[in-house]
Amino acid sequence: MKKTVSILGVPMWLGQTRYGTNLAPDTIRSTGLVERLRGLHLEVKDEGNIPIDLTGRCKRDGKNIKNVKTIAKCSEKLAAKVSDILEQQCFPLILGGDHSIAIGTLAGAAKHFNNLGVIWYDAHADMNTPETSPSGNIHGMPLAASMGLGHPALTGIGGYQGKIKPENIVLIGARDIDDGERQLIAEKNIKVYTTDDVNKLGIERVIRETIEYLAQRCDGIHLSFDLDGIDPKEIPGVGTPVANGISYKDSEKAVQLLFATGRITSAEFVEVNSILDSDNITAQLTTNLVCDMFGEKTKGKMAAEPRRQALP
Ligand code: HAR
Ligand code: MN
Ligand code: MN
Ligand code: MN
Repeated sequence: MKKTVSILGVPMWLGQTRYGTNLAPDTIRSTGLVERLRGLHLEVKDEGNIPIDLTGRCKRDGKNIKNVKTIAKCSEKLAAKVSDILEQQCFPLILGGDHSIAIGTLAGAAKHFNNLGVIWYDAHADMNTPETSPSGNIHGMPLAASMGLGHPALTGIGGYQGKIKPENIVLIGARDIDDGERQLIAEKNIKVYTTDDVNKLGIERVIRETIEYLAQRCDGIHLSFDLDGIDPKEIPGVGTPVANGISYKDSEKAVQLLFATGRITSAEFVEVNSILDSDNITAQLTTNLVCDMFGEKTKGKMAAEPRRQALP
């Protein structure tokens, strides 16, 4: 059966403080994403954008957390939509928005699996809680919230807690980790590959190990791709750039190899900021990356029907 790719935009920017990530779903579309995916003989359904209610916006809703009500509301809508897409046997391709949207994506996806694995491709660990966050920005909290840690309005999205188990998480590209996050990673023994690890081992080996590690338990894998995982010299349009990122070339290889395993069951691409971008280069590269993931440069056929292939 040929899987339909369902594209869903989440124009959220309140998980951080810089306007512009809300524009990304449409700027990414404007670079020809849908047409190129259809060119790979994929069935593509554009589900439009999740409406974000900005009327309740406030800077701090409580102790060291910003805009939690607006984000919780959006997360509920997103979770329901992602769940519907999976119910229809389609592949959810989510376009952010800042990384706070992963709370909703994971809430919607995780209930369809016994053990959903998560690959968190990111310069950051996004494992803060209001107690540990240096900023109060929810885009630094989604992975903690998905593990059941943090503000109850976020941990309870979708009506259940603890969507993701720590042993089902792999961080790739992490290089700006806060103290509280470091503690949590050590305590829960979470698997991390830094950029230095990628450069030392090679991206092929990192991806092979990641899949082998997750495949022991996971019956689905979500790829949460934060564009700031890539080096800011190549990806200018992100709000929190961190030097010494993974190269675009390795990142392209990573998504190709991951998808070719046939084990990726949903994906999101987040943190593109169209105001900070220069000439839409980051939006354009995001589209290229998504198309590469679906096999544009490898084999068109693989895109239509991902087969479980041996990794190099
Ligand atoms: N760790 C910092 C914080 O919690 C910065 C988080 C930045 N997050 C993102 N998403 N850009 O990865 O505020
Ligand atoms: Mn992130
Ligand atoms: Mn990040
Ligand atoms: Mn920091």
